Amino acid sequence: MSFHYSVGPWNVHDGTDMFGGATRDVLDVKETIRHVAPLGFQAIQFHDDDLVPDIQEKSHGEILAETRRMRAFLDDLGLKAEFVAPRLWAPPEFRNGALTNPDAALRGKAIERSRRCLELAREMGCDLVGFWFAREGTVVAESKDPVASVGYLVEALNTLLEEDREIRLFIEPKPNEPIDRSFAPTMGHAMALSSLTVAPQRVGGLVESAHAILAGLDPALEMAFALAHGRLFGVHLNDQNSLRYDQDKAFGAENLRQAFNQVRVLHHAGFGSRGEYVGLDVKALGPQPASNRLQHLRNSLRMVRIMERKVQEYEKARAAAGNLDIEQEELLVLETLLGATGEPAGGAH
Ligand SMILES: [Mn+2]
Repeated sequence: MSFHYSVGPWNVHDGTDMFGGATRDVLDVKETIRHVAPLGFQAIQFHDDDLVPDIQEKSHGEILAETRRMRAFLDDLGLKAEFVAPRLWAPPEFRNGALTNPDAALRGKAIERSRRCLELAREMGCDLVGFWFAREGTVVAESKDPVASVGYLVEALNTLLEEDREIRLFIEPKPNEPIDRSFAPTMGHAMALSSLTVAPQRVGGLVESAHAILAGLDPALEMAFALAHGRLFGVHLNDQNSLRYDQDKAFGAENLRQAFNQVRVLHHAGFGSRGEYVGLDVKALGPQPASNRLQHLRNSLRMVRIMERKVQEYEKARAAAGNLDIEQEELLVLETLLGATGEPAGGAH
């Protein structure tokens, strides 16, 4: 099968990296989407303020009107919205957490901002709202009660699940940045949190390859764990050089075998057959000229497609090889990745 693909407007390179300022004019969201549409994406991922810039300063009427204009804009391009995610880590008042802020009034504000995303998702014709628990952890461990904080997360999810009986929510775990101790750093935590809610089947996970690597885990197995629960609602494919800063490199750029295994696990599970998208979350390699605005996206799509073919090639060679011990199987994987075809399969050397 062939996947359907999604991407966020923040993945189009604007000439910056996280360690420097703008090096040229930043495109607006619509212009950005116009650039990615022809590359082979079927859906766009949105933060609430990608959808409606300066959303916090606008009236409900303005927000609705702008959201509807974005929906019409996507319709014209033949694109769907995959999800809407509240940008809960950006406002300065949430510097010590949004949904887990020790201040009940601030937690209430964070739930309010999340609740608005339910309506935005409906307006955009999707049923998915996403949470990256960016500041839901600590930089000063003693500043929050970790047991109570997990309870706050469950309460927040329950509020949203009860408000909208159709909506599905996902948790995108990440172990660090901008905090250094997350309350939900892995897919295991996400699934456990899901199971504590009033509607576990509507609370899934989204695996970002780099976040799994930063937790010292195998992204393919993180995906498999959520798949085994029937709750892998999305993926953010990218790559990451070990425990460096969060890099969001193009898919496969660091570890081809790890990339192969991610595509393999998705392929085997029939990921996408229930409307899921294979999402990218990739950044360009530092400040690049405008002509390189899209190349990391093209590279990543190409890598996913090559890996789909490699998975099929591998399955065929594996079936033809008959009984292999694990040393031979290991070699067959490496030969497949290197395109060492035409030679005896798996360890006849
Ligand atoms: Mn990342």
